[in-house]
Amino acid sequence: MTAVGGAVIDAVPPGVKDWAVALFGTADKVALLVGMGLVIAALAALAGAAEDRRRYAGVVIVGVFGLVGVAAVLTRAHLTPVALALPLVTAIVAALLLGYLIRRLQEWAGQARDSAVMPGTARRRFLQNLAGGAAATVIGGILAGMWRGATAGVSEARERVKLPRAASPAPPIPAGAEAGLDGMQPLVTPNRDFYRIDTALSVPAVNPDTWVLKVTGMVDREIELDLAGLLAKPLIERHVTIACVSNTVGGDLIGNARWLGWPVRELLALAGPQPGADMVLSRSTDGWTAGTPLDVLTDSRDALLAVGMNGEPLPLEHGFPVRLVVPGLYGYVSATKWVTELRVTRFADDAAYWTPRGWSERGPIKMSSRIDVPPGGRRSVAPGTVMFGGVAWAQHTGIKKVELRINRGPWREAGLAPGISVDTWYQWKLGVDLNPGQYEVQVRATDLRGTAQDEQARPVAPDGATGFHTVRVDVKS
Ligand SMILES: Nc1nc2c(c(=O)[nH]1)N[C@H]1C(S)=C(S)[C@@H](COP(=O)(O)O)O[C@H]1N2
Ligand SMILES: [Mo]
Repeated sequence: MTAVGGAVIDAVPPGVKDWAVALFGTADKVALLVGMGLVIAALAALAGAAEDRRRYAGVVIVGVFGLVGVAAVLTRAHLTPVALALPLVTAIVAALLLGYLIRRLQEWAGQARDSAVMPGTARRRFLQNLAGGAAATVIGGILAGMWRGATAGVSEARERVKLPRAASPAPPIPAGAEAGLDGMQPLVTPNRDFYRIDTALSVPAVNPDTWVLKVTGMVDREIELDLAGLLAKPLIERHVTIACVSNTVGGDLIGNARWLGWPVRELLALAGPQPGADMVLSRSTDGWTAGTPLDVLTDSRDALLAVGMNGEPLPLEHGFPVRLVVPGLYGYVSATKWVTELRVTRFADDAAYWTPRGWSERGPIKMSSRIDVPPGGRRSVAPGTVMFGGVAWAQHTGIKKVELRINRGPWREAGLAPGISVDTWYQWKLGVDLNPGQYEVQVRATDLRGTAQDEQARPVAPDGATGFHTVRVDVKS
C-alpha cells in the first residue's frame, strides 16, 4: 500500500503544482492512505459481488489489483524482495479466501432454499470460515506490523545515541533577537513543531549501527564513513533556517533550528573532487536525491552533515541518523534526510529527484517576509496602536530592513531585531496607529546587499514563490 501511495506521489504530473504541494505535506499523507483504504474496500465489495454472480470473476479482480501492487513496487526506487512479494502473497491469499467464502455462502443460501435437511450446518460452516478468514487477516496485519516495528527498534537505537559536545559551539543568540510580541513564533523552532516535507509515506527506519555514508563519483579517493567515525570528527553547531520551495508567500514551510554536524567541505576535501565536477548528488536510503552545486558545499558557509537538531539526535522524520543542512538553498536541492551517499558529479550528467518533475535544477532560497501578528485569518483588532510583527529571511545574505505599508501608502520602516546570523530568519515589529476600518497591510524586506524583495507575485514552481505577504486587518470601532 505504501508502494502504491509512493508511486502515486512520484507520478504526479509536473503541471499539478498546487496538488503536489498539498500532497507532500504530512497531513495529506494520511488523506492519501485513507482514500486508498476506501478504494480497496470498494474493490473488495465489487469482487465479492462479482464472484457470487460468476465463478472466478471476483478472483480476477483481486488478481489484477495484486498486479497493480507489484507494478507500483517495481516503480519504487528502493526495491526489496519482501516489498515485491507482499502484494503478490496478499492477492493470492485474498483470491483463495474470496473463492472459498463465496462457495460457503452459496451453499448456505442453497440449503436455505431447499428448506432443511440439517438446517444451520452450512450456515455454521460459512460463519466459521468467515471467522477464520478474519483471524487470518488480523494475524497477517500483526505480522506486517512487526515488520514495520523496525521503526520502533530505530527509535530505541536513537535514544542510545550520545551526541558529542561541539568543538565549535553555536554563537550565542544576541540579546533582543526575540521581538517579544505575543503571537510570534519562537525564534528557534522546537523539533515537534518543525515543518516536515518529504516523499516518504512511512518514515525510513535507518539503523545507526550499520549506517554508512559513501562519497563516490568524480573524486580522487572514495570514502566510507560510519556514525562512530562521524561523531568523532570536530563537530560544529550553528543555527540555520531551512525552507521549502513549496512555501507560498506568508506560508509556514520554514523553520529555524540549531544543527550539530560536520562541515561537508571537510569531508569533500578528504575525497578530493576532480576537475569538471560541479554537483553533488546526495541520495537517501529511500532513493530520493538532491543535486547541490559543488561550490556551495565547498565555500565558507556552514553546510553540514548534521546529526543533531536543537540538542537532540535528529528526530526520525527529520532524517535520523544523518542529513544535510545547507544555508541558502531550498530543501529539495540540498537538505537530504536519511543520507547515505554523496556522489560528486556534473549537472550535465545527473538529475536529482525533482528536476524531471518540473522543478528548477538550482534552488537558492528567495528573500521573503511574513506578517504573523496580529494572528489569525480575520485579524480583527481594537483601535489605537496596532502592533504588527513577523519574520524576514534572506539566507546567507542577511536582512538589512523590513518595511510595512498600509493601503498601498508609503513604506514605514519596522524595528528589526538582530539576527542570530545571516543564515537565519530575523524578527521584526512595528506599532501603527489605526482608526476603525479595514486595511490592507503588506510587508517587504531588503537584504544586506541593498536588494529589495521582489514585488511580482509568482507561484512556488519552478523555483520558489515571490511577492509581498498581504493581510487584511479589521480595526473594530
Ligand atoms: N530523503 C529525503 N530527504 C528530503 C526530502 C525527501 O523527500 N526525501 N525532501 C526535502 C525537502 S523538499 C525539504 S523542504 C526538506 C524538509 O526537511 P524537514 O522535513 O526536516 O523540514 O527535506 C528535504 N530532504
Ligand atoms: Mo521542500
